[in-house]
Amino acid sequence: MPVDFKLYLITDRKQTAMPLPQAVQLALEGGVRCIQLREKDLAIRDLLGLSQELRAMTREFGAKLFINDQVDIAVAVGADGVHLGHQSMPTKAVRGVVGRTMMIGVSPHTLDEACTAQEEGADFVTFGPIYETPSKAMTGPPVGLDALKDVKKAMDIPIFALGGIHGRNIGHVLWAGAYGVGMISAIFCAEDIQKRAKNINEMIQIVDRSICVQCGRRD
Ligand code: TZP
Repeated sequence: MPVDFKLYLITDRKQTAMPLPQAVQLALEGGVRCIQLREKDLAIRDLLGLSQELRAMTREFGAKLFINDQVDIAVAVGADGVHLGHQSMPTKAVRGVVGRTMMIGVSPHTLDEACTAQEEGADFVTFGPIYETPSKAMTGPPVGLDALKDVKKAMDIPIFALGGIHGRNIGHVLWAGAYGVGMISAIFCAEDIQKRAKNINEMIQIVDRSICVQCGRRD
């Protein structure tokens, strides 16, 4: 399935100054076309309710919805995809459940894990944290641009760089080989979420265009 988005917005309701659905609505109005619902500490019924709400909103905007980890919820709400971490079900097992009807994103921690995800049928990976980030103190130190370049060399599927990505370093990660970017705080902590989402989308387009012109790269 084609990965037709370059900005992967990941939720964290604890970082939004307003209820999450309201923040997501503003991001969608600002042009975000893919949301990953990642609220790991929500009780299953609350997560289902929130997933249904975000499914309806994303549909209205023609945007994709991914559910983190919970394959059952992703199936129940008709999500476009599921996002797997290193403690989730393995990619191969999830592919067996969802077939080709759903996309699978994976967050590998190492190059080996990234290659396994690709072999087992992942559509894309997210890789990071590239930079220091307040959002994920538990993931250890940033891996940096060189690690991103190494993953890029070894993989054919798209890579989304994440962790500490904001307007000023988007160019660095895209030039290092990322297909797109994953973000939480740069958008959800913005005073004007809609405007920030629009600016970030524009920056991605500008950098992408210059990469195409200068390198002849086509994703
Ligand atoms: N995985 C690696 S870093 C990260 C995740 C989910 C958090 C990214 O958040 P932010 O605020 O965009 O740095």
